[in-house]
Order: sequence, then structure tokens, then C-alpha cells
Amino acid sequence: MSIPGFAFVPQTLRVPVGTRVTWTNDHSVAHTVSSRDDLFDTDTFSSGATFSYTFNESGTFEYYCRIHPFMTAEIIVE
Ligand SMILES: [Cu+2]
Repeated sequence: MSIPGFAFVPQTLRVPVGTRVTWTNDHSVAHTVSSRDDLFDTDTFSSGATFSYTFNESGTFEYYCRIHPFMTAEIIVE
């Protein structure tokens, strides 16, 4: 997962159960990667930082940036 600007790319990612997903902030601006379900939260996530989370349950996991709440995306774990 990349944060190249004011969006998460890709916006929807489908992965099998047990996948470790890594986000990288490729933007010059700080963001957060924050689960709607409180599963994970990076707090302020600076330019160049990476964050990983392993999805061990199936479902649709929405997340967003708390600094820019219009930045939303989802991980679909199958
Ligand atoms: Cu942001």
C-alpha cells in the first residue's frame, strides 16, 4: 500500500487471510493509517515511514487518515 498523495493506493486491496500488509508514506505530508474498527492506528505517520499489519481474520476492514478524513480505503480479507 502506498500513500503517494492525499489518497491510499490502491483504494481497495483483496488479500488472503494471514497476509501482512505494509503501508509506505510516499508523500511529503504526514498522514495516519487508522482502522475504523480500532484494529490498528499509526498515529502521525511521517513521510518515508512504513507500517505493517497482519490480517488474520476474513472481512472488510475500512481505514482512513485522521488528519485528512476524506482519505478512505479498505482491505478485503478472503
Ligand atoms: Cu492524511
